[in-house]
Amino acid sequence: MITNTSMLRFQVRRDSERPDAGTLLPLEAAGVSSPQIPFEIKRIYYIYGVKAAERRGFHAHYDLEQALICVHGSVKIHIEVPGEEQEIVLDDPAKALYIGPMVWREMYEFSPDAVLLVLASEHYTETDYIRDKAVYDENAKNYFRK
Ligand code: T46
Repeated sequence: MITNTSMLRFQVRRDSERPDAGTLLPLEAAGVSSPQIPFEIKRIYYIYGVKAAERRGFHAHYDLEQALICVHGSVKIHIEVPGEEQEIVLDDPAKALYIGPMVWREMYEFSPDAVLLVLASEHYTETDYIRDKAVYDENAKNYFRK
C-alpha cells in the first residue's frame, strides 16, 4: 500500500445454524481494546447514485483520516502521494480503505448499485481540503520530506 494508507479487513458474524439469516458486521472505533476503525469517528456520510462515467474526489486533506467502505456494489479508488500511486477496488463490505492525511484521492467506475460509506475522524470543514492538484503536489512534497 502507498504511504499513509492501508486496507482494513473486518470480521463478519454469521450463524451457521441459520444460513438464511444473513450477516452482521460490527465496527468499533478507537477507545476499545481492539478497534476495527483506528480513529474516533466524528462524522459519517455515504455516496450513491453515481453514474459510471463520473469521477469524484480530486482532493486531499491536511489532517483528516477516513475509512471508505463500499457496503453495496463496487467502486475504484485512485490514491496518490508523491512518487507513489495505486488503484484500489472496493467491492466487499468486509473491507475498508484507510486514507490518512495528505493523500490525493479520486473515486470512479461506481457500479449502478454502489453505496460508498465513509467514516471520518473530524467534522466537516472545507479548510481541511486541498482541491488544487498543483497546491497539493507542492505541499505533499514538503509534508513527506519530514
Ligand atoms: C472524500 C471522499 C471519499 C458536506 O457538506 N459535508 C460533508 O461531510 C462532506 C463530505 C461534503 N459536504 C459537501 C461539500 C460539497 O459541497 O458536499 C458537497 C460534495 O462534497 P465533495 O465534492 O467534497 O465530495 P467528494 O465525493 O468529491 O468527496 C467526498 C469527501 O468530501 C472527501 O472528504 O475523501 O468523499
